[in-house]
Order: sequence, then structure tokens, then C-alpha cells
Amino acid sequence: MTPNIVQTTPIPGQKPGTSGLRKKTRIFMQPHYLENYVQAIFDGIGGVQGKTLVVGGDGRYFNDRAIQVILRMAAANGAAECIVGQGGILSTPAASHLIRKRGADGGLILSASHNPGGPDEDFGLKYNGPNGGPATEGVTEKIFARTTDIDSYRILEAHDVDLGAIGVTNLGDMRVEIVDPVTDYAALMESLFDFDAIRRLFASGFRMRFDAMHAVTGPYATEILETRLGAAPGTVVNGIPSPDFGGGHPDPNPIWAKDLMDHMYADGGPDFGAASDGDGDRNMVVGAKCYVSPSDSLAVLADLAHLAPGYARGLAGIARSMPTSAAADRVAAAKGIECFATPTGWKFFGNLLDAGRATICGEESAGTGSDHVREKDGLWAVLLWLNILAVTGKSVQALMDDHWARYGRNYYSRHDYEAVDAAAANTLMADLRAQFDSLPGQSFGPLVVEMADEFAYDDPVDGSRSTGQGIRVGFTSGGRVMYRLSGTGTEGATLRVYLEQLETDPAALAQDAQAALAPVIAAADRIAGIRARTGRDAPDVIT
Ligand code: VG1
Ligand code: CO
Repeated sequence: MTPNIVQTTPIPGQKPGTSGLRKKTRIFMQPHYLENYVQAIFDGIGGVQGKTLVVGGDGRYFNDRAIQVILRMAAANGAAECIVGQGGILSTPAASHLIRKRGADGGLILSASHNPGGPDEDFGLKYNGPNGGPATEGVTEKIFARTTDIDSYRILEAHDVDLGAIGVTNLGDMRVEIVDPVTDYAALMESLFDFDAIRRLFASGFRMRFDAMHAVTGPYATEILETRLGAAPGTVVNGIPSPDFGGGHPDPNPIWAKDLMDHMYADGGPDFGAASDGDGDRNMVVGAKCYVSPSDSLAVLADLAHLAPGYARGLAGIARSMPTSAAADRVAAAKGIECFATPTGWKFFGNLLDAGRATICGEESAGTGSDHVREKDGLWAVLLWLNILAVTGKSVQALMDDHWARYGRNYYSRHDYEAVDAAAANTLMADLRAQFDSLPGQSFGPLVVEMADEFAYDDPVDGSRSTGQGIRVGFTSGGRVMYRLSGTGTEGATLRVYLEQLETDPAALAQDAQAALAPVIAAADRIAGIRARTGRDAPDVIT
């Protein structure tokens, strides 16, 4: 079989965002579109000659077709081997683990994460490097640069590989190994957590509901929770990955996982609930009548991780994205360990994890993880919670009450305005930038502005600088608002407004978050003119 060299021309707009390239599925399905981008990845990373790549995705519509194209292109570009999840399935954290465990040179993960799937919905492709983590900004720029001057791609003319059959085959000169997507990952989890303690917890009658949202974590959760840990059959719901995620948004938050919320807030409901997103890297955690905000979850996990065997030695440091609440900072301060605030996107944690400076990382968007892989990891967070619940014997609510009593409570919420006119969103941000000098000292209701700026990050490991990472307005009360435009949407612009207020008064720790944040919410709107500029009366999604 000789590789076919296909002449092509650059396709405008193939710019990767927060987490790879994400577009409408039909755009990816256009002639040459996927091929151009895959070749740009291969060229951007210096070619794949002799390399080993891990390939898998979240099972959404076009996952299997795209994998066949990627395999034929990898073979034509001289790759030595591709390791592929059976059925084309690999969760993002499982792919990260496989890259590390097999010493691969990188991987291609097919997912648009929490975005809905289907022919009229979203598709995505991201490249992870040899450390198992998302491409750094530098690599991402090289890939993007290549999309703008690409003139040909290489592809083998060959039949499809049978993705269903575990074992080794050849595609041209390239070795293709189809592996069980769950086995290695489940073994890694077993090495980190006290499975005996969790097993005893389930045996004692503890009830859990895990909503896999018809996405990739179903097979992982069923094997780990039901088979290995003895949770009652039926603990995992919506556990079979479907190409359109059952028509839903596999986004683990109280809006899209409302069914789980309803079960958890019903009288006599389960003790513990959790959900994960399309590609399995995010998590939502909810106790009986007790939703845990992701920022709080990060703080509690960091505080109590030492109760799990994998973290018994304590943490080197904690890292959070800047829009995430400062609850984790208070834990780091109490432990006397380093704390980092990075731009949004897991790629920014990579250097800190590789350098051993951070052990646990998290984002307000329901991503939490540790140095066991180089991605956020939904099931990992759920298992760490279970380990903590098993060892302490406390309920989720009791753990939260303990935490707030000790550290105070960072009331937190994110308001999203989706599919906003892109020009209006950009003007809103530009007009905010123009106010950095005039805002300090101004009052908005009870709040007085202390500072306003645009977050830029200097990586403490490699010294690289990332600018334009969200606009911050801090109040003298310890409250804060951040404004940021999403880098994962596929329609217009999505404005994210991150709202936070620290409360340390013991009598004020049990408020509704939206009520506690009302002054910050009002100030955020007045400062940026959100309603007037977006034409919206209210956010589309409140988490
Ligand atoms: C969102 C989240 C961010 C996360 C990213 C990828 O990005 O806010 O925290 O890292 O999605 O997550 P943005 O640019 O839309 O705000 V995933 O689960 O899509 O890999
Ligand atoms: Co995801």
C-alpha cells in the first residue's frame, strides 16, 4: 500500500480553543476538513515518523469514522504504532493514562466534551503530548500555524480497521493495537484509593447514583463502582455511551443533570450522587439535598486527600484556575503549601504537575484531578469523595459544614450567556478594559471596587507568559467578579461571568448562593452592562 498524497488548501478558522479544535460536526465532515487538521497536528508536532500514538474518543457521532481516517493518516505519515480503545472509546483521563503508561509520543482524543453530539451538534479533536496532557500553548500555535499554509496531506488507501476486536493488526506498515479502554484505568484507580473501605461503605447500605449522561464514563463507572466496589446494580444510570448522548447535554451541572438533582433532593434519596461529562474528565458531586460547588469540592478534596492511600504523604501544592474560587487557597495556606492560580484550561497545570509542584488541581467548571494523569478526571474525583466519605463516616453535608466552619465559605456562582453576538461580546470586553483606571474607588450598591485588570500568567516553571486570560474586578469586601469569553463554544460567543464572595461569619454560612451573591451579581451587570449589551434578561445557565 502506497500512501496517497492529497493536494489541499488551508481551511480558514481551524483555530484550537481552550481544549483542542471544536466545531459543528458537519464542518468536521466536510471534504478535507478533518484530514487537513490531522495533518496540521502531525506537522505541528514535528511529524509522526516512528512514533506511537494513543487514539480514542467519547463515542459521539462521527467518532468511529474519524478514527479510521486518523489511523490511515498516521500509517501514511510513518507512525510505528497506534493504540486504540476498543470501539474507538477512551475517556480523556484514560487516554492520558494510556499515553503515560505505554510511553507513547502523544495521543489524539476525539471529543467535544460537554457539548451535545450528533450530526447537527458538535465534534472536536485534541492533541495530547507525551506527558499525557493537553498540548501546550506553544504546540497549539504550531498546529494552528500549519493549518494556515498546509498544501497536502498523506493518507493510506486501505480498508477499515475492526475497532471492535481486541488485539493487534497491521495497517500498511503500522501496528494497530486495540485495547480494553477500562482495564488500565481501573487498575490505576485501585492503586490510589482504599477500595476495601469503599466496599465496606457500600456493603453497609450506603446508596449512590452515578449518572453517566449516556457518555463515555458509563463502562468505567459500571466496572469500578458496581463490579469492583460492590455498589448495587443500577447505581450507574445512563451508562451506555450513545452517539448523541441520548439527545442531552453531557454537562454535569445542576441544569443539565437535573434528573440526578431531583433524585438527590427527594426525601429518602441516595446518600451520594455524581455525574460526569461527555469525555469523562469532569465531575459533579452532590450529597443528599446538598449540591457541592466545584470550587468547594476542590477545596474539600485538597484538604482531606491524605485520607486516601495515594495521597497519604500529603500534597506538594494546590493549583486552581483563576476564575475558580479562592476556597482552595485557604486550604493551601492552612497546610503551608504552595498555591497557584492559572489561566482557564488544563494545559496550564501540566508544567506544575510535571515539576512536582502541584499535586491536586481544579477548575470551577467541574474539573478536578491530580498528578496521577495530566488531565482532569471525573471518576477520580468521585472515588476520592467516596474514599473520604468511607473513612470519615460523615455525610456530604456534614463535611461541607465542617469545611465552612473551619475555613469560611467562598460563595460562588458562574453565569453563562450563550450564543451571544460575537461583536457585542467583544465590545463588552473592550469597554471593560477601558475602565481599568476609572473603576477603583467606585461604588456599586454596598460594594466598592478595589482593583480591575486583565489576568496574565507567567508560568513559574518555563517562564512563558499568557495574556488576555479574563478580566478581574475585585471589591474591598473580598468579593470578586471575572468576565471571560469561552474558548469551547461553536456558536457566536459565550460570555462567562464568575462571581464570588467570601463569608466568614459563622451565622451566615448556610445561605442560598445566589442570594448571598446578589450584590456582586448586581455590580457585575452594572459594570459591564451585560443585559443591555447582550439583550438578555438573565443568564442561559447558572451553575
Ligand atoms: C471550558 C471550561 C474550562 C475547561 C474547558 C475544557 O472552557 O470553562 O474550565 O478547561 O471547558 O473542558 P471555556 O473556554 O469554554 O470556558 V472539557 O471538559 O471541554 O475538556
Ligand atoms: Co470534558
